[in-house]
Amino acid sequence: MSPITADDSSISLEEIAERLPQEKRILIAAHENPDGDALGCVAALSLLADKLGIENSVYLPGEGSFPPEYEFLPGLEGVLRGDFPALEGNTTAYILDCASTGRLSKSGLECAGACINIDHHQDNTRFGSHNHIDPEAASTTELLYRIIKIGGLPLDAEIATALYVGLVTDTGRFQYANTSPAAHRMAAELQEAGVDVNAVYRRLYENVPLPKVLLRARALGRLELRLGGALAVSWLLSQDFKDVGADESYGEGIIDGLRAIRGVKIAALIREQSNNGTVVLKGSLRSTDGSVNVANIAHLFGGGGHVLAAGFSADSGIPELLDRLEQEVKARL
Ligand SMILES: [Mn+2]
Repeated sequence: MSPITADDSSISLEEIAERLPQEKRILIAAHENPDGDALGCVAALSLLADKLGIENSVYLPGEGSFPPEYEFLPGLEGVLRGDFPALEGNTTAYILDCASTGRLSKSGLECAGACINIDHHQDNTRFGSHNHIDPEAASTTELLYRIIKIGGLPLDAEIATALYVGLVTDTGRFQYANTSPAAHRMAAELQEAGVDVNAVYRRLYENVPLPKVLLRARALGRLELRLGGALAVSWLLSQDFKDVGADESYGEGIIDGLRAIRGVKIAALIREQSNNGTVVLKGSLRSTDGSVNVANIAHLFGGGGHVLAAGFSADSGIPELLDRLEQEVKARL
């Protein structure tokens, strides 16, 4: 399983496994609006760096709290937010699960030293000085786990748990099409390394704050089926979040309820989010069977993602945005 677009900037997992323990200082970062894989990756690598005696800090773009189901992850104390931090030449940046610099920081990426880009998004722009992109990997934590195995690097229960969170969330609890035999093997090995599978399940899926449930109810209450039921759309306004007492991050995962409806091929959820005081629209797209590649639609709006899951930002009105999405989906059905 090698990267699909190899070039001079390609770096193998073996090379990363050899390089990592020799680092003096690293900055670890992942994409904005982090999901379980992004947070699992940065937590795992930060915990690993601590074990290896590497000075490290974690940066995640944006403001606000992370989705509440991930609060239990260790290694996320003191995460840097806001603009991408200035890096000195002796600091290597490890950018994880991030398809493009646009998902990293508005101010762009300026690394004086090396920038190691490790990801599994098909549409990764290879922005690093060194790139390891493997779309076959179920999660970016799978790539980190392979680095740990190849290098014989330390793996304790905390690191294993962070890696497992990325795997279980990016595979939809081992049920999406990306759930490979390797993903199951990795899960088994992580369980042997100390992951309490049931405890993680309860933390991730049975610990939903009431405001998130109320937010989901609002999204479902506004549900519209378009294109004969092939497209499910809904939206959440800033006011909805205020009314139910939900943080913006509580909008994560709500789209999955739209995708599950019989006959739906594509689900779209639009959320209002504040960005430095101005309201922007965040669009999430899901494809049920991959017959429509939602990453291609997200690209039209300057976003990106996978065949089955993609996202973008927009600044139009919600009705106009939904109509345009409908046209784009219609053209691809
Ligand atoms: Mn991922």
